[in-house]
Amino acid sequence: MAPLRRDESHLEGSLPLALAFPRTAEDLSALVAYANAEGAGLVPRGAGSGKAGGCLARPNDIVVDLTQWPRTLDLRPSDLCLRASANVLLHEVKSAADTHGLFYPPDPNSWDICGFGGSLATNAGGPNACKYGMTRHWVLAVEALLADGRIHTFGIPSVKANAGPNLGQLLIGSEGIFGLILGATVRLAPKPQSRLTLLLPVDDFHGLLNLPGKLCAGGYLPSAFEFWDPSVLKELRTFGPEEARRLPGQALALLEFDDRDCATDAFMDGLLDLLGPLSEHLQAATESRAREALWKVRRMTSVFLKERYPKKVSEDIVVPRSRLTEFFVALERSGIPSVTYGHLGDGNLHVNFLAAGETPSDQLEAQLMELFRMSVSFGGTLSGEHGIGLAKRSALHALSDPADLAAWRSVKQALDPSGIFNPGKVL
Ligand code: 2HG
Ligand code: ZN
Repeated sequence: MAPLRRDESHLEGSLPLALAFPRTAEDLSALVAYANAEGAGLVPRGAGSGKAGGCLARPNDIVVDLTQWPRTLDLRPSDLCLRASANVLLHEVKSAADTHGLFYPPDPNSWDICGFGGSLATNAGGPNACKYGMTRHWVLAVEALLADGRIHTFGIPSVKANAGPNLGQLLIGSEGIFGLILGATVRLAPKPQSRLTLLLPVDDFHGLLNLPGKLCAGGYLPSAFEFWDPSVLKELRTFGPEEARRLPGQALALLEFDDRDCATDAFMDGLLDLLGPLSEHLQAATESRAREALWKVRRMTSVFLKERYPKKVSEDIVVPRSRLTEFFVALERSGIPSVTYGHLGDGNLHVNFLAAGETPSDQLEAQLMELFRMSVSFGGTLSGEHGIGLAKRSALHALSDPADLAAWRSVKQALDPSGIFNPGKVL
């Protein structure tokens, strides 16, 4: 069970009491009964690719792995939706949709390795959330094990369903603290017919920061707008793989559009007008091979930094698009020792503390809290996509509105009175 002590965060959990592989509804009921009788916690675990310690256990917890649970992946094109069990991989969901000319947008950068269940439990985001929203925006119905030991389905396979409050949505992003997610029905969209990917090197990092707002104001909504600040770019260029060594610019952005006319000259001309001098070193691609080549370095940035700095701490704060310039000025002034890349299009910034392993823990905690406070003070939040788990629990408690905290705790008490579902996380 040793590998269960880690996920993709910087934290290490305890060895759990046991690892369970339920196969039937009766197995799940038995687990709930055992947890209630023995005061054990039930900790869900999928692919273990979470970034906040949400699947790490305490010594008295049982880790619940759904690998042996019946697998479902059921596409319903005429309902424009798909039902899948939590134990399928996200890339299987995405490619099942794709095979039918349909599109399931959520694309956390771990999409080729992460589990569908984990993407639901954490309300995963990713590069295209700036246009398509988070996982929750695509969920119609949720199947979950609740504290009564039974499996319930909340919602129906329709975008229109208004018969009472939506309990399914409460489970999405709850990180397993209200119940164990077993599957979901998600909405699909027609597959975009064209894509335009742009690599945008710039000489002045700050010149990039008002571009997300400017694009929106100009009527352009990119399906991705990623960036690297000068320090991350330097790391990649100096120590990264071959493709990274060739990366141009002082800072860099990667944009993608998937509008129907995005491959036309008229679209590009409008964009070039809007970009003005920023477009000087622009590279553009519409064919999938060339586009993938442009994406390659972005897809491996997190893994590269983690391999180079195994003890680094990576955050996922949010700052409203309109305040990005002000925020970066404040971040630079603060002296917080960090480098940043991520999803500029929706202001979701991966602020990385590369020296975390060598920083005394109280000093690191103080730096992290300062960062979280700054993001909140700019009208943002401390987590945009990775969730709270264990990693940001105390920060969440310190920075949330007490009314929010009280309401979350009341819901927890109502749905899980004995506290068996993923105890010690979030709340
Ligand atoms: C990404 O956008 C992921 O690459 C991981 O959310 C971010 O490791 C990170 O900092
Ligand atoms: Zn991310």
